[in-house]
Amino acid sequence: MVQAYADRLTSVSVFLPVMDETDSLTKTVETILADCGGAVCELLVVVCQKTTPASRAVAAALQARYPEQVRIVEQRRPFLGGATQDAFDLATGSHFLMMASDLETPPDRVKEFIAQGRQHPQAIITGSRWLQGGGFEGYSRCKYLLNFVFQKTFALMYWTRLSDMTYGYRLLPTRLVQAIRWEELRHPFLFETLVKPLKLGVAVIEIPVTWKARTEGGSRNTFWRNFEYFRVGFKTLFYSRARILKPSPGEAK
Ligand SMILES: Nc1nc2c(ncn2[C@@H]2O[C@H](COP(=O)(O)OP(=O)(O)OP(=O)(O)O)[C@@H](O)[C@H]2O)c(=O)[nH]1
Ligand SMILES: [Mg+2]
Repeated sequence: MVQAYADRLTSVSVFLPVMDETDSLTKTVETILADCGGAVCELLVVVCQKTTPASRAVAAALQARYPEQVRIVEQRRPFLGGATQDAFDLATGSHFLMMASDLETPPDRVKEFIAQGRQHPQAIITGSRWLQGGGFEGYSRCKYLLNFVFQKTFALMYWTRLSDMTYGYRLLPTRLVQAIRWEELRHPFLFETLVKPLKLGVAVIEIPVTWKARTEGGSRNTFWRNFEYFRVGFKTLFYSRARILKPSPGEAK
């Protein structure tokens, strides 16, 4: 039987990693709070040593404007995966929304993730760029092709109908993300957060979303690092439940 990690969606912790975003970050926070402020208990704005002074200033201004919701977190683990794992440890909402602050995860769709999460609190709600109604705007041709082949290969290997397993726009039960033993620190973490729950039998529901290339700042992912995603997909395929989950309290390490 699949364990339920949430009975109800009562509040959402939103993860917003920041490196060089300013206006995009402001727009993201404003949109989320205007559309679904009542459902969001906290916006975890995660910054690191490389976050620009301009971005830090914008984050501080947002915290002054919305002191109840915006929380600035100095990340301890490195890179994007590390920033997400730090936020997992701190989240207090029943659900955790992974997204970005560069507008490549359009914030005006947050309300739909939350509405779906209310209907299916035990499931993961994930954005898909490949479903009808979703898409890519300004994605390089080469990455588009690679992405297509990747999605088809791993859907077959994991025997799933999912069309997009790597888009880092998804809502997950907080107790689920806190129960899993995470390994990746860089961008392939976005894939790990889907395949590990999938191996545990957690239901995953896709909603179509259009990814649009950012106009402010730059990506932190290098092209060649995209091949690292294959390693994550292959090895997790052979993981047991015990290998995926953290030892429960009282269990010997
Ligand atoms: N705090 C923090 N934020 C990060 C880090 N790396 C990336 N980010 C932020 O996380 C979000 C996603 O990172 P991007 O580098 O744009 O990655 P991406 O869009 O998933 O990757 P591509 O499709 O390859 O461009 C952005 O808002 C970044 O500013 C990090 O090490 N620490
Ligand atoms: Mg991006």
